[in-house]
Amino acid sequence: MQIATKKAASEAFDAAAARARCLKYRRRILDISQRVGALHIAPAFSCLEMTDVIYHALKRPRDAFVMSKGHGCVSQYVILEDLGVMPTEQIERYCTPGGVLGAHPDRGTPGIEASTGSLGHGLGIGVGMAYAEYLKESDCRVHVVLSDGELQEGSTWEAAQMAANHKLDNLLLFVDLNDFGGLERISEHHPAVFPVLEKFHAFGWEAVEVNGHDAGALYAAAASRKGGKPFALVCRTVKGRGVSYMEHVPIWHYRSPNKDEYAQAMQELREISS
Ligand SMILES: Cc1ncc(C[n+]2csc(CCOP(=O)(O)OP(=O)(O)O)c2C)c(N)n1
Repeated sequence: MQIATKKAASEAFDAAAARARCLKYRRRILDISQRVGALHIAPAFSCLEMTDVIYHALKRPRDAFVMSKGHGCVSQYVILEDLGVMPTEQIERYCTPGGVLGAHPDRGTPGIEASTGSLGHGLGIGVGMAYAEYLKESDCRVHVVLSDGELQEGSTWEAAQMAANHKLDNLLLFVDLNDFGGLERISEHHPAVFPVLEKFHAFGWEAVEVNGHDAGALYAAAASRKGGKPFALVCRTVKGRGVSYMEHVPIWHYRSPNKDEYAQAMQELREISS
């Protein structure tokens, strides 16, 4: 199943608009997180462009999306708010007592199709959804965003085999390869996770490597797939992307900026836009 030709890809996707949106989303994520001291800002910045491309260019109304790295869900929340799916009143109460949006996504909240947060289960959920669509002979697709930490989970590779066994070419997997777990570098502490691209090929997938912060390249890669197999985009990313003091600095998995750090981050995210 081919989703678009290369020519159509460059015509159909406005990469400059995506860059502007992602700056706006980074500011919104900082805004709603900093005021309540919420964690997981850096993980959300890591997967923001792929989530943007999924929602703004790939996902049709009946398609599905699973944020397997559930702790990256604030990226999903701000996009769903922008699309008018998630009410601003809910976003404003992110991670507050009485609010419905916590640090991991819950199915049933507007726009959320899978409950995740316990890592290593999202690809299995996505494969189940894709297999159900295949059995129904529908043309619906399933998109999954998975972290490189989840590549340490056996359940991820079981799901990858199941997808290959059934040639689920309605499944698009975005692997957020930022080389960090919670605090450790994956290439140092779990080096056998690599090489990733070759592993997906060995598991019977079509797979390509791409700059995970280049929305135009992400879209073009998704559009270039040949079909007949599940498809993985191995996305090279930077954890904390967009704010200088967060990039590659593991504590920003957990920390929220103080007032001065917040002001600097907002300034940087404005400067990049001008
Ligand atoms: C099964 C499971 N074990 C441990 C955790 C705790 N935990 C939360 S995030 C995280 C690691 C984050 O690294 P990664 O999964 O690579 O995501 P990134 O933020 O780097 O994109 C861990 C271990 C969890 N959520 N689920």
